[in-house]
Amino acid sequence: MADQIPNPKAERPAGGWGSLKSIARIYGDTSPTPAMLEELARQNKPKGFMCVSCAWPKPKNYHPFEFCENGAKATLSDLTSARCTPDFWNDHTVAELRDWKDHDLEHTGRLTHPLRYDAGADRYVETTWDEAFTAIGKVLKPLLRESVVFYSSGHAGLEASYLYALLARAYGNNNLPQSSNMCHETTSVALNQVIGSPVGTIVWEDLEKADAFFFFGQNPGTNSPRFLHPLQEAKKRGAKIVTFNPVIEQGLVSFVNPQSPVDMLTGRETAISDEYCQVQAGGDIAAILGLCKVVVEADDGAVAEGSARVLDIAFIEEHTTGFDTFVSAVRETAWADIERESGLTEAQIRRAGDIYVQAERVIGVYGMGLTQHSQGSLNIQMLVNLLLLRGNIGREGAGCCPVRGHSNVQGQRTVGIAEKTKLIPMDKLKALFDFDPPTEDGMTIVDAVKGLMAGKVKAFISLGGNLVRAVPDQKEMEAAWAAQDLTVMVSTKLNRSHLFPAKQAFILPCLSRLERDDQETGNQSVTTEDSFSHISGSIGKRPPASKHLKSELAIVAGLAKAVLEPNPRLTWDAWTGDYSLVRDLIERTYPKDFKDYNARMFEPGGFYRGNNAHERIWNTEQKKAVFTRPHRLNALSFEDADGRYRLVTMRSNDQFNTTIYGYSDRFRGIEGTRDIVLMSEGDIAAAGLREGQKVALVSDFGDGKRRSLPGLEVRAHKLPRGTIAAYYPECNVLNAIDHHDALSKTPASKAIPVRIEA
Ligand SMILES: Nc1nc2c(c(=O)[nH]1)N[C@H]1C(S)=C(S)[C@@H](COP(=O)(O)OP(=O)(O)OC[C@H]3O[C@@H](n4cnc5c(=O)[nH]c(N)nc54)[C@H](O)[C@@H]3O)O[C@H]1N2
Ligand SMILES: Nc1nc2c(c(=O)[nH]1)N[C@H]1C(S)=C(S)[C@@H](COP(=O)(O)OP(=O)(O)OC[C@H]3O[C@@H](n4cnc5c(=O)[nH]c(N)nc54)[C@H](O)[C@@H]3O)O[C@H]1N2
Ligand SMILES: [Mo]
Repeated sequence: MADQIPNPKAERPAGGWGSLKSIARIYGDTSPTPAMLEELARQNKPKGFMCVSCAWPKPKNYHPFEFCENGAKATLSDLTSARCTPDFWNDHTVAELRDWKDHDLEHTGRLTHPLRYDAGADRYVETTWDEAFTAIGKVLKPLLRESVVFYSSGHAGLEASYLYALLARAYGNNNLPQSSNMCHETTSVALNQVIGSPVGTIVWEDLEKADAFFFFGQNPGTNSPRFLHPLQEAKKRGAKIVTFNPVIEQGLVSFVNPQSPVDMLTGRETAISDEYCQVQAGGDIAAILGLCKVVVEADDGAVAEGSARVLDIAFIEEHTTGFDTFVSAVRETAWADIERESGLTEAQIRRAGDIYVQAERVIGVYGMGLTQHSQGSLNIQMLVNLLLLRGNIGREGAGCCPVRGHSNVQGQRTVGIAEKTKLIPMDKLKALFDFDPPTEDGMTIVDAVKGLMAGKVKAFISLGGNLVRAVPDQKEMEAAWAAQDLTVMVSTKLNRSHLFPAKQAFILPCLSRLERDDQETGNQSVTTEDSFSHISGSIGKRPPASKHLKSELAIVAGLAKAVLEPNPRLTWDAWTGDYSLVRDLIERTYPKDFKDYNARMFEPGGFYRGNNAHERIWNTEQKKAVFTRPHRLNALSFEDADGRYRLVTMRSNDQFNTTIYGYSDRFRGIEGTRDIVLMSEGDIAAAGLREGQKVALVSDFGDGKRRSLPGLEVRAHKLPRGTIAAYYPECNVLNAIDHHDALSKTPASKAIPVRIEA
């Protein structure tokens, strides 16, 4: 594996002492209190709190410390003793703060008071909750219903999220886009189309039984590090791991378990990937087609020899449709085309394909490397094709595993945060709350951003998140955001979206899930849903960062009371006093998923709300699992051209989305800066550049708009030719809002067409 070490300065393996050092650095950075360490011991355990970082499942049989490096950073960052009080604004105007880095904004600490923007002074000033709610109500009441958007980022628990969706519908629209519109919406749409499930099909026990894992564009070492524990176990029992990723990600190369004293003391590494395929960005459709070719050829061989079939014929006949057309595409596609479009050799694809054929049970894992492309939907459907060939869905130890982002991003969709009306049991809402829910589909993120740019969106409510910084065409977005009548941001920390206040603008500071949430009937717990559709209760114990904070649920209720006409069925005060009443409502709205909700919410590992595809019940139009014939071999919407590169926007292991904890990306050997662009040595030479040189990236989207990001230092990295990489969110000025997945409108952040200007 030595040739897989991309950079001598990069730290290997993943985990290990570097992980502890990295936590310790953030710990020191947050002005720690000893209570923080006690808190880490409660993370992801029954009657503890559920991590505020990613949505990786919480195992039934948890470790003494069931958190990872990044979960610990997220916890410490919420518990920081730094405070961004109203006094902060005595020294800073909003205009001045626009020159600050994301890291420095969030580093001011937890927000402590509700704030109102004072345009005259260009500052936020302290306000009261009552004043804020009343002013917001006054703006929203007369506005056209379709001109208001209710965004959420996947932080808030199921209870607040259910009420937030109810607020939007009672107000009169389905404008409920969510962070997953930039993320796994491709999954919600494309996976649903072919297997009738908008979410992954596996559960924890499947991880323990799989013979092989195929990773496509998901980076567990950085983004879901607790995944490395079951992977390490899997390797120990002889399972194989194959990775498709243009970037060599250390967590997929080798791992030392920081939770194992023996591993730590001996430095014993577990090698992770048996085959690491450096596919070029956007090349997965061809690569997977190649894998399918290996399977079909092996099956032809078996038929000729009269040995056991390689294809799962019984499964294909009983459970699928479209097999023949798909297989004819597999047969017709030449290896030369597959090699050209994937950037891989036939030999390597054959080695990976052999692993697939030899494994009885396979899990296909994927993340943003598949979803964030112009043909992201086809990427996912190709992976499903591969799994279906050998019946690897709906069977023990096998299945499809999209790894979700925010801790409750999947759950928010489950309880009604959705812009698509067909996903919502509107009749139930009508029966429960006695109003006529709006019948028109609402806006996705792309629709909302375009609506903003066209001046059609007048007010934006954000339940968490940093949307201005997270979307494509960020510069235009900043201006459009500020041109609205109203922005309301429910936040824990200061971020760039706050710095483009509308005519009226409010920041409403909320409790973190780690903090005590005292209401009329006592300390409240909340629930979240993980990537494996398990629902777990979470209890906050820490004293709130400020006595002026409200819970997200209380803020939603406060907004609702100020905005909506009175309705005796909408008992916001009672719900705020006792969250179990909201769980009852969720159970009545979704009885199958949430049976005995209040009684089961503290089951170890969470309770399973079930998944039809897991049982081989296919809720597709055809009532079968569907093979998709690919209409193209790459996931791009542009052709290659001289000087045009495919830019991958990447995350470091020192950030959570737009929250930048620090400037250390130790797995990639990048320290002290994020202003870099990674290129292969061949590309650097061919472009006449040299390492260390400063360049600008310029959009090559072809719509005539100038988009550029100057000041990036060229770094050599082991990458496929033509694929370059730089950090998200900094690169968001380069992407175009019209560059998105064809089916789901997920922005295509993983192969942005760019040029390089020296
Ligand atoms: N520490 C930390 N954890 C996080 C987050 C964070 O920012 N920091 N964010 C959270 C969120 S919201 C999400 S959605 C998830 C995201 O987690 P991931 O899904 O892992 O997302 P990324 O890191 O954006 O990209 C994943 C991988 O795709 C690869 N890739 C890029 N283009 C291609 C391609 O064309 N093909 C293939 N096969 N691979 C490609 C990249 O090199 C990268 O390794 O993580 C969550 N967890
Ligand atoms: N180029 C490029 N763009 C991308 C991506 C990419 O890979 N490349 N990834 C996309 C993806 S996958 C996603 S999910 C989006 C992320 O987009 P968002 O979800 O909008 O952004 P976050 O950075 O997660 O939001 C951080 C802010 O949330 C607030 N916050 C934190 N915790 C809480 C809480 O508990 N409650 C509340 N109410 N607020 C809280 C804080 O104020 C913090 O500043 O970005 C997308 N954009
Ligand atoms: Mo995400």
